[in-house]
Amino acid sequence: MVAIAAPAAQGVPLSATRRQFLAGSALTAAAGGVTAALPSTRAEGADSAERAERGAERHGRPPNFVVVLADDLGWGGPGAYGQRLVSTPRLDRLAAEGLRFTQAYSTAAVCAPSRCSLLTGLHSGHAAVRENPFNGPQGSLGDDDTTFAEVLRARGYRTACIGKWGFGPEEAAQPSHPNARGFEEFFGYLTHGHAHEYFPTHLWHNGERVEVPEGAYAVDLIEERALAFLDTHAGAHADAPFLLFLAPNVPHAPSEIPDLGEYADRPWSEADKGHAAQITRLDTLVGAVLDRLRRLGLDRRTLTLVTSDNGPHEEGGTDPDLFDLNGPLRGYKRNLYEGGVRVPLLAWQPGTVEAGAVSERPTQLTDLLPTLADLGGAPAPRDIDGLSVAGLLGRGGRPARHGHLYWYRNDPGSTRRANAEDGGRILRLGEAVRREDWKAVRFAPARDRTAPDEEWQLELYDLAADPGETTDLAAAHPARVAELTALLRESWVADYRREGFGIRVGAPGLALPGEAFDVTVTLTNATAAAWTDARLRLTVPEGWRLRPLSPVAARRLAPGAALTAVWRVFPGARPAAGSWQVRAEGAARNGRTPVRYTGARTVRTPPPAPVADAYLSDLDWVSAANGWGPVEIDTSNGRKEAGDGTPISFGGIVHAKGLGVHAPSELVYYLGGRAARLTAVVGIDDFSARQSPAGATVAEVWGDGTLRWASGTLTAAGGPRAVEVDVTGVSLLRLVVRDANGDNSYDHTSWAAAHLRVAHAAE
Ligand SMILES: [Ca+2]
Ligand SMILES: [Ca+2]
Ligand SMILES: [Ca+2]
Repeated sequence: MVAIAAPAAQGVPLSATRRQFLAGSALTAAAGGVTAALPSTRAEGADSAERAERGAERHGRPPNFVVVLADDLGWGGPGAYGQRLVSTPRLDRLAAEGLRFTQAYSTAAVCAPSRCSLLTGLHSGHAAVRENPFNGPQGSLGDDDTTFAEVLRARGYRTACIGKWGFGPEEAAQPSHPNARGFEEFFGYLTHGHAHEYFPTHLWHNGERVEVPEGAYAVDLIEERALAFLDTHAGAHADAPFLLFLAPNVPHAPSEIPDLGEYADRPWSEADKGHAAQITRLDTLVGAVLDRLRRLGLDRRTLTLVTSDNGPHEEGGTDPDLFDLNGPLRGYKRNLYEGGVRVPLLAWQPGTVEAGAVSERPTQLTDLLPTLADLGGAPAPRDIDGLSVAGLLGRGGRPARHGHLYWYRNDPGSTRRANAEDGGRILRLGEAVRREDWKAVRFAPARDRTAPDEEWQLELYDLAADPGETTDLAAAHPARVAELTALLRESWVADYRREGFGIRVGAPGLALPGEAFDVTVTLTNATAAAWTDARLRLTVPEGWRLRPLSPVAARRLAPGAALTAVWRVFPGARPAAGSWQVRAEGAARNGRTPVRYTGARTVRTPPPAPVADAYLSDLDWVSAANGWGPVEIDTSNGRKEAGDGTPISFGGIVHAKGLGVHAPSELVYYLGGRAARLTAVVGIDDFSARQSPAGATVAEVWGDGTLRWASGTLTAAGGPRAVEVDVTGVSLLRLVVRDANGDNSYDHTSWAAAHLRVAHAAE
């Protein structure tokens, strides 16, 4: 019995290349979200538990939540924040009937880091995603990134994310997919880049790529799905509280919208008319949600929050100053001045949130997770940066104030106005901190955060007297500068280690026929009260067997303690090729209250091993990861579609059955011990050499974790190498190509005529 490690762990290093890398090998395991039925409480959360119980008495259950996250809506966007030219009647009424925050902040001045912080409650010096993608892989969330959806599912909430998720890779069944991060229902864009398409050819519904009818406007589809989710709570799921995280991509660039509406005849550029119409479309979307909540009788039981991920943009030819989209604040999207990060935040729940209220509390959107947890009576992770503001939302009590707020910026994008505000420093790494009314903004000498403090340019502003950040007071307040510099230094932690929370499932990404593997499940008591009768359970696909290797129960789990159990799993001699879920459940008693968390991992089983001599290009691979784009297969004699590098020609000699890859790459095949010999020709082909003679790579053949053959440096001038490798007994064959000269720009490399001889005697 052998525990199988995913070969990808030893695979090629991922690096940014011209096209998006396939974001990790397909062998990478996926994890399911955390779910559970009932709440537990922590000592510091006792108030919230009491409040939740009082709320439960009043409403019969915890409140529902609708969180609307606009994309690039500046502080001055809504009429309620001073907007004069763009109509936002529904947002304005929301403000009049609810609570308007005047000093709410995103944690970053661009999309991806802002959204990661919003979901996880960690500021941009602690969060997993701190930058927008420069051009390669998208930022990704992992199993340690507990989102507010995972937190609420522990309380029995039904959860949906509809709209822009904004994290890659664009694949189902992986830890960065919303379904794996606590959202039971997902519809919309997975990746950051895809969300820039208002008329997409496809969107995602959970793990499925769905085609979009030609000409359909994504915001309309997003609205339709959001309303349909609400409808289920008047019907089939009327008893369960819900969370709807609604993240439309308006009013992000480009200024595309099917109907310019009331702005069609304004004397503005087409881009500005479209941008204004997008802001109003956001408003009508919010209006449609509120109307539906009312019609379903859910409005008084639902807390609705509306905010934005960063300040106003000037992209696609729009002029944010025409509309004064930053209001009296300095800067735009990408700036760490207030205009880049101070955003609208409205809260509405008739009968609970005070109508017409205004809060000046500096409130970073990291506060969302603990606030929802508090109101929902669900335990929250202790190692987050946010603080609950439930006290401002009709539940009584004054919320704690932040000691300081922190922002980080390292972004590939530059726009004219934002760069001018930054004094030409928009592409430098920047940071900001606010403590009380003092705010420091500083710029590193380049993109290097490790530069000594004295090499940074730091500005100091008094936001109470100077909210527009016009007067730099740094020279006059050296002690304040020193204090804030120390806060900047300590706020950014390169490798922020998380405490355990809920359940974690560890399993290999691949299960081989007839070979056992181990699954590790950990249940962590992240509350401040001891748990009793903790129990773990693992469920495997039908026909698979399992055996615990360690105790699966504990009489008592102290606060912070964890119960870890290991199972040995047997997938059977001939499981069908595909993706399978192993599911774990952890249950315990928190006082008299039962708690339950669930989690899952996806384990893949490979395609069948070859039974006769074959070319690799005629076999299905276990996984194919390529630094350039899709792995190209020569079909000059084969059955698959051709790529642009075929047929494979080395020095004018043409080889059929080629596989064109771009370093770094890894192709994995399941041989099941049946093959005896691999032969191939590998090198920089003539097609690639014509593009540039600069390609230089190394090719390797691995069998079950052992290097069997390496090419030495391959260049076009040096010609290809003949491969002849004994693969007797090998279960997993990996073909790897690495960069050899610190430059992978022209590293297109081809495996040609890759042929396996099968050892019939081994059958
Ligand atoms: Ca944005
Ligand atoms: Ca302004
Ligand atoms: Ca190279």
